[in-house]
Amino acid sequence: MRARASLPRVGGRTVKNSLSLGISSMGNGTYNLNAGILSAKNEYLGGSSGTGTFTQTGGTNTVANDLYLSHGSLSGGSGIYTQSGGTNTVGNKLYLGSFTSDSSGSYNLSGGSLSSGYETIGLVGTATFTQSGGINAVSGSLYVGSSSAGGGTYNLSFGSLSTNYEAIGLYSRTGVFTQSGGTHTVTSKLYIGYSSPSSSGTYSISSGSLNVRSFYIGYHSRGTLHITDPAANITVSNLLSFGTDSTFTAVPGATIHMTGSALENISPDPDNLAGLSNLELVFEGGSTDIDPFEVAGQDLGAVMAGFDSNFALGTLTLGGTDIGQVQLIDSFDNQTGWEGSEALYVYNLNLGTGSYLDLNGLNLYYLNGSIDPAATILGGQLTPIPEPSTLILLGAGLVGLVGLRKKRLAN
Ligand SMILES: [Ca+2]
Ligand SMILES: [Ca+2]
Repeated sequence: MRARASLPRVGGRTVKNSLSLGISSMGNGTYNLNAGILSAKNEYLGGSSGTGTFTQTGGTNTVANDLYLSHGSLSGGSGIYTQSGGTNTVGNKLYLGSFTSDSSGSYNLSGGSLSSGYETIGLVGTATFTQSGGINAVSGSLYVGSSSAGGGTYNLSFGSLSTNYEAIGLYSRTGVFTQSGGTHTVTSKLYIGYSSPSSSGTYSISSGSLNVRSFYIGYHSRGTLHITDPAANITVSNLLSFGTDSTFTAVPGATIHMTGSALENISPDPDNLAGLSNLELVFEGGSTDIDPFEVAGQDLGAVMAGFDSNFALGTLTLGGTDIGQVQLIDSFDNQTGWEGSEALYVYNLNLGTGSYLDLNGLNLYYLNGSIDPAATILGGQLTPIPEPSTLILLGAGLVGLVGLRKKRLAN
């Protein structure tokens, strides 16, 4: 059926097949749901240069199959769904900005709950999901990426988003995710950039929580992670991977919690991962877990030059909410023009109670150390680097950390 007039709903309404709003250049369609139940097989908002607008402040919208913003195959449409309350249940897929380059879709969620099997934020049209509250629960996958100029965009500032599997920028499309608050949980894999070299994914986080099992920054594609404020709370529980074409920036104080997570690094370019020098990695996976840590720097010995453009890490901490256990590995040649060994340089090394660090025959050089006397260190010896001048510390932005230095390992 078609609905071109405004249809304020209070009672229940069942649409036998599909509900279409604004699927024509002749007129726009509006639906306001405040209470009661609306159910339909599919819903199409916007198409053929028309605009479809659905506003939900309460009640229940149940779509058995797919919700399209705008219509899949009718060009030039614009679909807008604004939800501030109630429940929106999509049995299969929610599409934003699908199939034609001149289509657009936007979903504004400020309250209530949305659930779906899959969500596709952009294919070829413009697509923006703005979440400032409420719950968005995706039982399957969330894809953010469009071949349109602006790409696909997801903005999370409050509320919660949960998915099983997620890709930001995939299949030659561009995706941008900006998190300034709220809670974002990915129970399986999160890819920033996926599948092809011309894909581009960017994730910027300034606040809120990001909890991921396996986190890939650039997976056979361009992927960028920006941590723009120390308030960002990031936890990775299985794998943190920096891919071949990954970029990472971070402000001082940026932290990633590794609760049983390996660190993989197959980047050949330390300048693209310059944010590592501001990052604290906290390993806290507990006593039954030993986390592999890929070393990537040229082993230049105990000299400050080891920190220059060499994958140096700001702070390595073993032990947090649980004890930390790490084994250094060198399973990938990050230094193709360098025949020597690879090593790990860290500005600050904190080995807490119960820490276990297997150097595995590789060198770990550190500037400042706080090392529990009972920490287990095997596979070699830690190597302190002689204290540099204040000038160098200034350059590294670490002046404030000097006073925190507790003691250094007697070597
Ligand atoms: Ca390596
Ligand atoms: Ca090499």
